Amino acid sequence: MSSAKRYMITAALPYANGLKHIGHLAGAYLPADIFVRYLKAQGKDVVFVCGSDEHGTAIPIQAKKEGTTPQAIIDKYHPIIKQNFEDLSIQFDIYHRTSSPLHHKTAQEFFTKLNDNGDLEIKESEQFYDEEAQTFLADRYIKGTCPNCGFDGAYGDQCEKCGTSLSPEMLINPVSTLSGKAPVKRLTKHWYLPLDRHEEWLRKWILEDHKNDWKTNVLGQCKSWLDGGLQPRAVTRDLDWGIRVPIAGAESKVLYVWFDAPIGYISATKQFCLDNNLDYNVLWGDKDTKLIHFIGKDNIVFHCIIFPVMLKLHGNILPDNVPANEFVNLEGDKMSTSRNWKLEMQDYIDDFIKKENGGPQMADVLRYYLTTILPENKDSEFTWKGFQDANNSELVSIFGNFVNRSFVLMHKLCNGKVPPLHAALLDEKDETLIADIENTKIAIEKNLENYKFRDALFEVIDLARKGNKYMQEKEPWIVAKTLEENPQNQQLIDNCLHLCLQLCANLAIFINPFLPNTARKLCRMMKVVDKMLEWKNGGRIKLLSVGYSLNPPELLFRKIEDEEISYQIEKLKAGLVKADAASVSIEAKPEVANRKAQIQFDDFAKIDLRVGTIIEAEKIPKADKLLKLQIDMGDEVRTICSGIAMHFSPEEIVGKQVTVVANLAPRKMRGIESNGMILMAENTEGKLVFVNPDNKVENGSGVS
Ligand code: B3M
Ligand code: ZN
Repeated sequence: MSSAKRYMITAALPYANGLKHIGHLAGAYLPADIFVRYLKAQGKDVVFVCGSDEHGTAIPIQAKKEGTTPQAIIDKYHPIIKQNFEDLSIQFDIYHRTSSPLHHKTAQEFFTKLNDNGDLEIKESEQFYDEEAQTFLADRYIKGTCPNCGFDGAYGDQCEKCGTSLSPEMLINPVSTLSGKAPVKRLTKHWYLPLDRHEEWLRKWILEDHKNDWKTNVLGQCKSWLDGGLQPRAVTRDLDWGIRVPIAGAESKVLYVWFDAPIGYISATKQFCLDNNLDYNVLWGDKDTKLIHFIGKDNIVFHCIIFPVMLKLHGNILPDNVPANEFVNLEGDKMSTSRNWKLEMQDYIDDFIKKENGGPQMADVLRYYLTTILPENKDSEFTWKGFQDANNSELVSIFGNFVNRSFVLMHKLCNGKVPPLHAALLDEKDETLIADIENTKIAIEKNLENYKFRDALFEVIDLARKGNKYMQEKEPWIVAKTLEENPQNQQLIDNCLHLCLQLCANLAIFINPFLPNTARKLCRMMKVVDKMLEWKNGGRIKLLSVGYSLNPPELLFRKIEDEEISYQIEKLKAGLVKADAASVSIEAKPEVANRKAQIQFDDFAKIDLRVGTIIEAEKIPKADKLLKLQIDMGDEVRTICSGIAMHFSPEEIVGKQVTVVANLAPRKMRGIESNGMILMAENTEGKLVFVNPDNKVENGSGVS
């Protein structure tokens, strides 16, 4: 990495539509934070921005799920996500919001400039329109059968079953999720970013200029996009949630979320500069600024192709690198919000940081383990056992143990002061250790500057390992037993502990970008100010002055017990069971006497009960108990699998109103995604009847 005057670092703006999990953390935020802390320790001029992405269909869809407004959704999740990052010591210079007026203005001006310069094209095209809801339909609002795998709940942008990217036109039998009706085609006008005009320079810039410094996973995705031929891409949408298109007559349209979100980096920088009296133009316009985007692999095309075209047209600098990461799996399975198979930042914070035996040190433990498994080149795997091992056998047994032994022995054998170094007595082992400290610094630099965070951290822990080995070989506690006979042997003890303590100081500097809380704790133990952590101080053995008295050791890391791990694994599995409850509660017939534990009103209020009408019912091959139902819920038609086939024939229940648990997490049954469950009552003979209103009500009516 060549040096630059200043750095502009961005981390993908998370959608403020729900809590974020550790896969997000490992994908973008943690590596970005490590990189920024490293640059800052070097005294570099760095601005690190992030914020909530508050537009796009993800927000109104979540609002619908939670029965509230899009504004309420972003106001709920923005502060939680922001706080989660703080609790995990991800330290942005600013965590902004794309709902802010400054961002709206910035994005509109950006659009206007491109439009005025003739850099956009206007095209009319036919798009799906819901006549009943009187609105054009975003891709996510259209459902149908996947042309690839036949799954009948595929969305207009993607089939979540087979993962194929789709467009609404590709769906077989598309229906609007708003009205449940088949949508019609209507003519509408949109603004397009003609990516095809930029193919040539993009190809050269990415595949030639950056062929050696961008990651292969990033280059690979870019190449396949470029080879496939770039098409004009619509940057406006017919939606009512988003940033208004700033053109007379286009008031019903908003900017496409992927047009406005990356501009969020710029408006966040603007706000930061306003707050700190700086010039944002330098950060986004001066060629001596290095712009680096940290993202997950699903965002590559937006940051490597679309946004660079926008930046170039607008007169900004282009990214120097886009070190995208792959995904983190959890305990052998893909992380999934709908299946509840995930570890949210909030969960970790509640269970480990906010607990009595937790605190900020436990943020460092997660940062440590995640860094060792960063999916830098391929998907990786988080396991609770791996987390426990990383803590117990690396942080506790290697790093913490070395620091602790050094301090304890210094207090015992050197009066609690940094002992002198007797240069004439240095032997080969001492010299090797001194060289190891120097070389480790260089190795960390090289790795970090090439975005190899795992390897960089490995160097730090390996240095601590070498420290332990050195101390084991020197055995100052054995030498101490010879002092009565040979008092001059104190000099050997001095040398050993002098070097061990200097190594502790170096470890504080080297671990600081990764585990900032640990580095600060080490500074307190050494009674030095945080300024010692400046990178330039590393690699030398002159950090602690001779005769300086140090504090007693504090425990850096605590052991993580088996029970804590089994609790987490059980919790994970229980979450999955909850998501699966759709069929279980019907198949397991509860006895009248079998009362459940008391719950609070809030628990009950979480359940979204709604009335719907069964409009289709069919048997599922090879599943004796299950019927596949299509239920008209007023604003959508849902597929629900229900274990009632032994009690009803499909024909007799079509047209019946039923009560549906509408916010139950989806669950796959015999390959079919079931979205909710219907309530049934069971008499003492085991006969089932529907629980429904005694008079017909509109589909979608709430039950409370
Ligand atoms: N919000 C997608 C995501 O969270 C999107 C990133 C925007 S970065 C400008 O993965
Ligand atoms: Zn599919």
